[in-house]
Amino acid sequence: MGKRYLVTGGAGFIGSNFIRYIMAKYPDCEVVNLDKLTYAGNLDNLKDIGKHPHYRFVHGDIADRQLVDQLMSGVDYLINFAAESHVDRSIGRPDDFIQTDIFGTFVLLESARKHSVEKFIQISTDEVYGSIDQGSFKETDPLMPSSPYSASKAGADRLAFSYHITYKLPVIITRCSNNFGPYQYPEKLIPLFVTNILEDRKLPIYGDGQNVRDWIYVWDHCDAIDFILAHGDLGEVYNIGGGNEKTNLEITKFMLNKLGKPDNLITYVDDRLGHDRRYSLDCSKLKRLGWRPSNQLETALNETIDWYASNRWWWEKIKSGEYLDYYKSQYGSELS
Ligand code: NAD
Ligand code: TDX
Repeated sequence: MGKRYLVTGGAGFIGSNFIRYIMAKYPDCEVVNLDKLTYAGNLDNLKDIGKHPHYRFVHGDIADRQLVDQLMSGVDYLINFAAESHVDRSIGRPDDFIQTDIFGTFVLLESARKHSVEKFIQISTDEVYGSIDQGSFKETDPLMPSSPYSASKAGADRLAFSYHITYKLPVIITRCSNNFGPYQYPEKLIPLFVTNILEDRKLPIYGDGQNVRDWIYVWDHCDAIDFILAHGDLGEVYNIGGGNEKTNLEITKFMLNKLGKPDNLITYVDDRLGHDRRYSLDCSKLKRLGWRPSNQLETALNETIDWYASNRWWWEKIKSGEYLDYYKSQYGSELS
């Protein structure tokens, strides 16, 4: 019998890729996916393994203490991906970010404390450090989050750490840079722009387009989490980066070029409030442990663009707003 995973937020972008990753790598593992199915949760992301005998989907909220307590029993590894994840939404309406990202994480930590969970991985983010003009953040640098999203993630990150120090809960915290790949909700830069380019729609670049992000292919992120589960030390924080720092304009022009569309699709719009200029991670701690990404940015980005181009079934209904009716007809029985 393999390990039993409780994956929260497993119907989202990274969580669904992670479930696919571990189920392919460990055929005898068991996976329970607890997901509230917010606008970002999508059972289409796991269509291929939805009926697998080792996989179970539970529709629910990580802030539901009773449900979480029921599911925690017998769990070896808890991986907490569940979160409100989009910076722009947190600027407009932070409420759900505080509720899910902080309070929801608290409920999971409390429940894990009552059960003998072997490892609790808190998926944090590089955004907790805030912006850096030069150099790169180390795990020991202070947290200076600048959006309600990153502040809520920083709260969860430090709360998880405190449960290790205070209660000896076997917590490990990961802080990853910007992910890209299949099944990313088309509100984030890469899937929004690829799908807009495919539809000949404008590409709204915030500010001057010179903000820098470090990009990592989602499969490498999943691989790093799996590696950290096996080799990471309890109570530690690990930065996970792709080593691919690019301006938003560079990424946009790469996508336009690949799809053979003109630069005049670009339109400069008002900057995001509190927009972090640059993210950069020093990943030497994880490198010393023996992990580094294996996918190259250009190759993985080309494959990702191809995936969106040939999987219109996945994103067209999301963007057109026909998503909810489709969803009820497909998954109604799993939504009770
Ligand atoms: P996502 O928005 O695609 O998915 C989030 C998932 O969580 C959705 O399926 C949603 O339904 C679920 N969810 C939300 N609230 C919930 C609740 N209260 N209870 C149960 N489920 C709930 O996000 P993502 O991009 O896959 O990010 C996953 C995690 O990784 C997040 O914690 C995010 O902060 C972190 N992260 C993301 C990136 C990135 O580039 N996308 C980088 C670093 C860290
Ligand atoms: O329309 C857009 N125009 C634009 O210029 C969008 C959606 C984004 N941008 C810019 C803002 C950022 O500088 O592109 C960059 C990337 O934006 P997002 O895709 O919204 O990602 P970001 O804000 O960097 O945060 C992401 O990485 C860290 C994830 O959304 C977070 O969940 C993760 O923690």
